[in-house]
Amino acid sequence: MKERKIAGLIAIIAIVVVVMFAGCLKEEEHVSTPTSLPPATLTPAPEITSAIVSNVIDGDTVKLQSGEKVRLLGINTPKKGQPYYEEATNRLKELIEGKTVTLEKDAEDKDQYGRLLRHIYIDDTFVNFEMVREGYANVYVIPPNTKYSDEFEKAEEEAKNAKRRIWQPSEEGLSECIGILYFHWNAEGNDCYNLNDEYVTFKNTCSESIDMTGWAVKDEANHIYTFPHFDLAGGAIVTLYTGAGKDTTTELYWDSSGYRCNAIWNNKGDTLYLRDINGNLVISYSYGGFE
Ligand SMILES: [Ca+2]
Ligand SMILES: [Ca+2]
Ligand SMILES: [Ca+2]
Repeated sequence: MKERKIAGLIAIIAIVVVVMFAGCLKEEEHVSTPTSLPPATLTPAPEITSAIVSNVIDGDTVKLQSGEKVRLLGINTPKKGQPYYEEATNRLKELIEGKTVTLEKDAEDKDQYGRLLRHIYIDDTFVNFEMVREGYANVYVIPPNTKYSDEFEKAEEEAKNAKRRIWQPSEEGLSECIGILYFHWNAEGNDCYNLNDEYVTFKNTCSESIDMTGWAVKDEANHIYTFPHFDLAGGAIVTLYTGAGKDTTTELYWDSSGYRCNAIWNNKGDTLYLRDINGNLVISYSYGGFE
């Protein structure tokens, strides 16, 4: 009798531990789950609708005449202060501001900010795709909204090969000198609580020292790290950690802060962009992908 009681107690403890552990493992880098469920009486949003775009907010967000905001799916354009921000905004204005567009829903209706998530078309142009193809946006597909991820990848490949806009390379030589020696995007355990085990190591493979002051590291979203006054000596390496710490000549700390989780490098796939002080691309490195 006593043994059965103990066995039962152990089983309960085991279940509690497993549940707690499962909670810890949950990645929170892409938070899109609504905190409360909509009322059951709501009818699902139709797949295809049309609407008038009253104004363009930036290269990937617009406001409809109805007052609702729309975040274009699958893409990310530079934010204010970043290179090509104005250009991307203006291009989207040129394409759809004041016009009647077709909106297509993917898996999710809205994001956590209440913006509609949509693919936008005008006449025969798939606007999201076109923004990527012309080099104003990078691909930024967040599951489960993956309907056109293959198309977007192809458009990005084309823009990259043609070195359009955000893919404009840095001056001759820099890309050959700076490389990624090691990239540890998946920290041990829950990345949100182990930020300094998320890191990337750059190496200067040339013999000349490179002044990286004001250079920027960015991911597929809008996390940006700007280098402080920093020289990378010829043949030297430097590691950029996501968490906090004291900068040295070989270690730099992003000291990331964000929404719910401060991890930067998504474990299932992300892209690192390294830009020089003029905003030109030195390295872009993609890993992973979506199943
Ligand atoms: Ca990570
Ligand atoms: Ca992990
Ligand atoms: Ca990321």
